Amino acid sequence: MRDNPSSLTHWGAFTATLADGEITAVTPFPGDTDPSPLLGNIPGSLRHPSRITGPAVRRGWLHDGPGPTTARGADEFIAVSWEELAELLAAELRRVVDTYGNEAIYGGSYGWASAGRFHHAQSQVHRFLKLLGGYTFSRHSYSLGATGVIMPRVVGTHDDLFKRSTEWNVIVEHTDLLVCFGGVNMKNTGINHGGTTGHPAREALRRFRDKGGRIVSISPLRSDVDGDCQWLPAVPGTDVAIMLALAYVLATENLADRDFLDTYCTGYEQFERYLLGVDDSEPKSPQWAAGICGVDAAVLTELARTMAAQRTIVTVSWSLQRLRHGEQAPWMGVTLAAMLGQIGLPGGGFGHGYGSMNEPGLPPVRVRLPSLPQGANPVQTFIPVAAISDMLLHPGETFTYNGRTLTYPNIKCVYWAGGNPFHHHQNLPRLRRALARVDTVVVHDPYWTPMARHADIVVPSTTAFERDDYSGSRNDPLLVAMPAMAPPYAQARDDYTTFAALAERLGFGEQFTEGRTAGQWLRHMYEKWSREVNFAVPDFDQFWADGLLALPVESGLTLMADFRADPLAHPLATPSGRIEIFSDEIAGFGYPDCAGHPRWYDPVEWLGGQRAECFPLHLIANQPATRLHSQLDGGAVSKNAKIQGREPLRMHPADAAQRGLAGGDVVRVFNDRGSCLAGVVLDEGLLPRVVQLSTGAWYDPLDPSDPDSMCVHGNPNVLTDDVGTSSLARGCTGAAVLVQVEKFDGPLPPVRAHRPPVIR
Ligand SMILES: Nc1nc2c(c(=O)[nH]1)N[C@H]1C(S)=C(S)[C@@H](COP(=O)(O)OP(=O)(O)OC[C@H]3O[C@@H](n4cnc5c(=O)[nH]c(N)nc54)[C@H](O)[C@@H]3O)O[C@H]1N2
Ligand SMILES: Nc1nc2c(c(=O)[nH]1)N[C@H]1C(S)=C(S)[C@@H](COP(=O)(O)OP(=O)(O)OC[C@H]3O[C@@H](n4cnc5c(=O)[nH]c(N)nc54)[C@H](O)[C@@H]3O)O[C@H]1N2
Ligand SMILES: [Mo]
Repeated sequence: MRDNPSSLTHWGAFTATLADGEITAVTPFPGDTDPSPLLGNIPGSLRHPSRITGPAVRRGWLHDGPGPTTARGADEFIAVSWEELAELLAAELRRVVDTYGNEAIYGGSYGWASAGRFHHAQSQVHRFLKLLGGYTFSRHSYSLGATGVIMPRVVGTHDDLFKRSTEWNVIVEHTDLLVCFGGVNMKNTGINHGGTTGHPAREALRRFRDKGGRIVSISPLRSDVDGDCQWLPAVPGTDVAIMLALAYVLATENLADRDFLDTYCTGYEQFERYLLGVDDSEPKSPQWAAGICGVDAAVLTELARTMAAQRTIVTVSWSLQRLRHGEQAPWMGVTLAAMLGQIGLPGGGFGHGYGSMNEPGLPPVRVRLPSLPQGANPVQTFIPVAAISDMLLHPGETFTYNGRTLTYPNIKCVYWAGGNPFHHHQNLPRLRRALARVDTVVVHDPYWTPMARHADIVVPSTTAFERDDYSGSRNDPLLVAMPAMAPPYAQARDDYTTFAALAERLGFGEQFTEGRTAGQWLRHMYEKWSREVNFAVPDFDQFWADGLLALPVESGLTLMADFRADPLAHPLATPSGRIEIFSDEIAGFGYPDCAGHPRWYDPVEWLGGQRAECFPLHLIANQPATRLHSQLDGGAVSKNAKIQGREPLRMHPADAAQRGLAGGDVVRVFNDRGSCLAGVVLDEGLLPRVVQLSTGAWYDPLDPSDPDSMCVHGNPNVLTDDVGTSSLARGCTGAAVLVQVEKFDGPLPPVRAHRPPVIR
């Protein structure tokens, strides 16, 4: 182990100082000009009291055997040896496979886990379950559930919208106007899946403004843009109405680029009938939109004219598709950009996710990264990832997805490694009831997360800092060595070691390990990769000694520039080869909640509807500024932001005054699905009637035996609706929810989420 080892996380590279097996301080990577504050959660994380010290089995499961139970989350655990754990777990997997078939194992196992190309938990669990004979899997992500289905149908890809997005440098050079639906929030650009060694977004925006560039931010939160911008505080959930109004001005004032629409798009005519209200007698005019979104019609009209007169990028943040009808915002965003006719021109067109992740705006790496071979899954059954509770509660029932009718399998075993459904899923009371229906829940995690507490079999994993690995991501120029900093804590083991032992017992040890130790796999993956790539790569020992390897990148990209230059030579991968403003296929599905062209649907969870009469505040449940999801929620940066130990709820002073609340008060946030406590922070930079409570506080029910119990810590997913974006994608709808807020007067219950459960 090195003295001052360096490593990589999803939020940045750093060098650590260690004492007694614990990280005591971190120094950001010197090349990173805007390091993420999240690095401050790392010190103290190796020996945090919430670490899982050894294998454990839920008492009821150990005594009564597998089966449905409401005790999950409330029961005690019994410490077992690794031998016992492996024997119990292997026998249970064998039982489920022999009795019900491999389809009865849900191995969707969604989640971000840690950076690292080999020890990546998803890659390990999926490889293991494939060799076991397969598992029911999940498609897409909580990040981009709607985009992942709609955008391939509209522009032939979803990945390239981020990976091959218009580079920041091109924006600085060529763009006049950034019209940002959902802002460009710098807190989110801290993150990149797999790791990131630089954070250029803030500096790029500074240079953009210095050159005279302007930002219009359509968002309920002023803080979604750092610094100067025109802020249009629109009623949340109404972005599609605003985009339609802008499109209406372009169409009716002869500002739409008809040549572009004719040459590069299909179906504009059908869309325009809707836009102008030919069939429904409702023109989608600025006056119409103003009544929905609360932004003045004249302001919208003026904005549309400016957009047409200048080099403009329309950006849509990912949050806008994490809502009911979430397919519409990215589809309508592209349609609006198409009408401006600047798609594929430097500094014009469309962007999806600037300010959602570090990746958009960064040049892509020209080579794939080293990876663990995955093999095929013999089981074909899958669900859209956010349908987990639906699946567990409705086995055998059919559902629609992307033009198909599929059937929910009958799951007996849920296997999780590297994710936290009690962070990511909506309507946690419903999730608890869903998890109660299966025979066995297995969780691998370094920490006693709420998901681990709801498991029957708990497998302690190492953290990324306790094993050798390397990592990188497709829009970061460095492959970074991640040498172990400390030995595994207590009895924790690498997921690879656990799976190798299980595979051995189950008779496919050799296939799983291919006879390699973890160290040999690292070398093997690297060497195989270095033979496949077309640039000079040092040998593994040299890379390991250097700690870093520069990868070739493709600079100066403009999204869809090839298509723009020659649409016949570079057609999009859509049925028409063009941008599908109207999709015959989607229209053919006949879905009531996703038509053949983008359109406005009245939301349910919004301030303009009936539900707001009972729950009059629109809660934005966005990504936390103080951590990545639920990871290291017990770290210093995360904890320092809490109020009396609760997650902060930002609120406009007027809304607080109406309820007799002051900054620092603890409040109960509730609706008809659930409730949680939170600590009030007053903030004038919110549209009144909007409140904001980030995700990520570990779920902490006052009465763990009651699925409807209040979360005393502030997890907004006790409130969110688990409905899915539409019949097309069934993406996650966690971005926002209607609530009411009242002062919490009772004795303040302790937050116990970061303490381990009772283990005998
Ligand atoms: N209401 C609402 N809900 C949301 C969202 C929202 O905006 N609003 N956002 C959604 C989005 S975009 C996402 S991506 C999801 C994120 O949801 P998740 O990805 O599930 O959240 P994380 O907290 O990152 O969970 C990762 C887990 O992996 C564990 N881990 C780390 N390293 C290892 C390892 O080596 N081995 C193992 N076995 N485990 C490891 C961590 O301790 C942690 O418990 O949340 C979604 N949920
Ligand atoms: N610090 C930090 N950064 C992260 C993450 C994290 O956990 N922590 N998670 C990462 C992940 S996995 C993902 S997928 C991305 C997600 O990226 P996003 O989905 O873009 O992130 P959010 O923070 O949920 O939302 C961005 C902003 O959208 C605005 N917004 C919400 N609803 C509406 C609306 O109806 N209309 C408009 N116009 N604006 C609205 C909110 O004000 C919010 O601050 O973030 C990544 N970045
Ligand atoms: Mo995400």
